[in-house]
Amino acid sequence: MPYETIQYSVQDGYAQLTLNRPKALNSFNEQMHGEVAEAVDAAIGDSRIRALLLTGAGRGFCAGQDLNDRNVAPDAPAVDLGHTLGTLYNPLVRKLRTMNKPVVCAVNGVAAGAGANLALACDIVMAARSARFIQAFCKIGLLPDSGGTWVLPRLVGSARASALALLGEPVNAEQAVAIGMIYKAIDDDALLGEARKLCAHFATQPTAGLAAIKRALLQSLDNSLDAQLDFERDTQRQLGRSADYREGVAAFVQKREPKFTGEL
Ligand code: T3D
Repeated sequence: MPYETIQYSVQDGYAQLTLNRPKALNSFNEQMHGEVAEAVDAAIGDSRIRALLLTGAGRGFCAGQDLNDRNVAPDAPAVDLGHTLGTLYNPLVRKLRTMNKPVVCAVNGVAAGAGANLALACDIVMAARSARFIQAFCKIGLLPDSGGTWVLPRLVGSARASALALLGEPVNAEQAVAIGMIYKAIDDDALLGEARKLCAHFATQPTAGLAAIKRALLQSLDNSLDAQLDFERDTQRQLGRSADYREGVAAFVQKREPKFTGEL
């Protein structure tokens, strides 16, 4: 069945997933959660796909949870937000962080609430100069979720993380680069082209090596130096047995372009 809340396409060795509820700034309802999860699983499971591009349709990237789905009438029973995080948002964040292919996020406009932290769960975050990142949770009595309280202090330091989370003020793309929150700010009309170029590049690279880099960087956030050195040793041993490593070295020595299989 075709998707209704996202667009999903595969080209040049990568998949593009576009959040597509522009009238609600691509905020998440349950249907979109289901479709995003299915598309991400498809990208993970297809060996011809070697990178994932995540972006949004219209003027926003994603405004987090669709608040119209939260009945706040005084006599209505409270929605169990722990359940929605546990079953919908958290599995998505885990998938993006741990999938064995690079994930590029092209933040085309405002990224608020879980939308901001979903972007920050991606490996390379590029944003249009007009984009804004807003930890909007504090304005509705919630805490940053979808990994926000974990990733923010690690990216921008605890002083800035506290201010961003407690004030919920917008951070524009250039400020986000300056404080180390994202990789690059790009002119609005060039954003998608740059992101696609990057994904097409990743699709020609040694995918197992890139996956190992993702794993190592993630583990480093909790590991001691000793544990990390052991991890590097063990992982490098495996990578050193791969066809793509042989090809990379052979191409270097023979002064030609490598042809990586991307085998995982
Ligand atoms: O609930 C759970 O399961 C727990 C998980 C929670 C995760 C979360 O993400 S909680 C945080 C939810 N998100 C927000 O609090 C952000 C709410 N939105 C805003 O603060 C602003 O819309 C923005 C700062 C993102 C953008 O502002 P602006 O002025 O550029 O646009 P706007 O006019 O406010 O919004 C445009 C339209 O999008 C508007 O609809 P309309 O009036 O044109 O029909 C607005 O209602 C709609 N929209 C924006 N955000 C949401 C939304 N509709 C539903 N849910 C939204 N989150």
